[in-house]
Amino acid sequence: MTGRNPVEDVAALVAEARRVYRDNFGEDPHVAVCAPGRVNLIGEHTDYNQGFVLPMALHLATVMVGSSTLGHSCSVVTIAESADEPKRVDFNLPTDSAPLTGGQPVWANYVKGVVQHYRAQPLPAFKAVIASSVPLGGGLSSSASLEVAVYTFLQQLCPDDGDKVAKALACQKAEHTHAGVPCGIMDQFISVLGKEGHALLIDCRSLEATAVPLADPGLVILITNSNVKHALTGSEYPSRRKQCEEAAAIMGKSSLRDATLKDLEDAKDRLDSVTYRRVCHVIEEIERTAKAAEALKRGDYQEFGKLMVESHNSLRDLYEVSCPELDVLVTAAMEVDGVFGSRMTGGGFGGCTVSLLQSDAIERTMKHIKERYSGCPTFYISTPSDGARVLSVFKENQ
Ligand code: GAF
Repeated sequence: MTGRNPVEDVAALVAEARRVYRDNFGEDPHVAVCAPGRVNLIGEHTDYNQGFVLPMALHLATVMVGSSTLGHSCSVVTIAESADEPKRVDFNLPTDSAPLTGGQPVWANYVKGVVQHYRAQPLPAFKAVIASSVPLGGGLSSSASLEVAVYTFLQQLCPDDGDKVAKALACQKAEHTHAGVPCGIMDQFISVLGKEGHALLIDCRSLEATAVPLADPGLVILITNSNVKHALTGSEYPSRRKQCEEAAAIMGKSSLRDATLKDLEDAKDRLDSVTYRRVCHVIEEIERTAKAAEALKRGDYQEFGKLMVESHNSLRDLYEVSCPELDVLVTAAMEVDGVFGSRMTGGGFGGCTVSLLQSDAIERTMKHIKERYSGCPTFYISTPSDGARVLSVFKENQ
């Protein structure tokens, strides 16, 4: 059996959000924006080590509709799939003496964090409804797409200077301070700067990106959601990041981006065996990602697929962020003729795999995975989409 896909069409999400807005606030919203989730093709756990990542923006997105309002009180309703929490939150705009802080419900922390770190003033109060097709906790960046949707919405009420990288950084900061996750920059960056028909090779040190074409009709990017999420995620991500930073300090480097395998061997006696494996993954993954981008530019899908599998094996054995369900999904995909490569994607411990395959292999691949996987997978076939955008201005803002 296959898990049920939510509404994937952005126009349908907007229509539903507008209806809920009218029900809650008795009028039509003025503006609708959206920000995509992402799938990372390769380059995992490298962003906070200043390395390379190669994600693409998805057709799955978070939508926000709303209007500015008089006064200081903001009201936000969510109809996104979320934990069993209140669906509406009311809060006052932040002031210097009363900043917005995290709390309950958890989903609202992403909204409040972005309001707190928004880069222009004066921000008016607002009413809004949020809807999303990005599966929660699926490793496809539901949080970043929410943050970036909120920021894009605020830009319609109080324009900032339009600096897209600064926008991504403000959203990342919101995740650090209000969601408590010390994430890297990849997810917010691609949700802001994604480009239709392209993956982005992002250099997380310089914050420069190169668009790599990925719009071959003979090729399909298949995302398989394992629909499992292991509880470890909360503590394991920060501990991985800390291990990397401590190792870089021991090796006398400002980040692992500057470290080589020779540096690692030289420092072997000063690193415990677990940290040694973590560092080995990061150094090799950064190099693999640069190689994979070159292979994609050449249209060498065999090579790209081989690097994807190497990446998965390294995440499983060295970085230890995979899980049995993801391993089965990758193994099953790789058993099908016409599949170039497959790997876990995102933070790990559940969520999704991403596979690159010939378009004529799609049906047999999904069939085989369903037969081999004892859980209940959900499939998404995605083409690279644009980053955050304004969808409609229904009438002039007041
Ligand atoms: C999560 C984080 F948010 C990203 O910054 C990145 O580190 C990723 O895990 C692992 O590559 O999505």
